[in-house]
Amino acid sequence: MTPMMQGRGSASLSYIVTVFVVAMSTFLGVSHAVQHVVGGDVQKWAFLQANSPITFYNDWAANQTFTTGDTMLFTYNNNTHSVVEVATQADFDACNLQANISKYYSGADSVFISKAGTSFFICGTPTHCGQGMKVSIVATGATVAAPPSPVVQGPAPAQSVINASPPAAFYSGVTSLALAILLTATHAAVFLG
Ligand SMILES: [Cu+2]
Repeated sequence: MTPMMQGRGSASLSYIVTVFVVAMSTFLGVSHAVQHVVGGDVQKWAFLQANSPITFYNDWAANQTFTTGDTMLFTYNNNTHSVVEVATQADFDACNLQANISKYYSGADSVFISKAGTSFFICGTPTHCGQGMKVSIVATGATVAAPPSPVVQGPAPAQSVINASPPAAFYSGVTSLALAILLTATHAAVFLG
């Protein structure tokens, strides 16, 4: 084997590694979901600090990028606070607790974002929303299925078969990975053959 051929051999190996790494990054990127700690790690979901603007939570949200598949983690003292999701801007503006479409009160609630658009959350304790415990977020992206339920041992119930399809993003990731591998194999054949 001549030195030139050895050079080509190692070039093709690094090419294969590069393409593979890029393909894996693409694949992992597609399925990567962000968990947003509502209010940030310091404030979390609580009364606003004395020096915080009343818009604190929406200011926080404006600095986040919400994509479908992400989750919002509300962490709070559930003796004092809760989380109520309301459907409309009007109910959000009015702090209308009667308009709740979902209520959370565990103190560590993970809210899955499945659809694009605006979602509205307020504290369920009267007067807290008016004191700034309210946040609206805007998510982009394709609708994704809710995360799978906790693993159940034994045969799955028949109904779960209906909901068994992975989200479209998963297929898209698999497709780009498969294409990248095919591309790598083709180029490897050219280099090595
Ligand atoms: Cu509260």
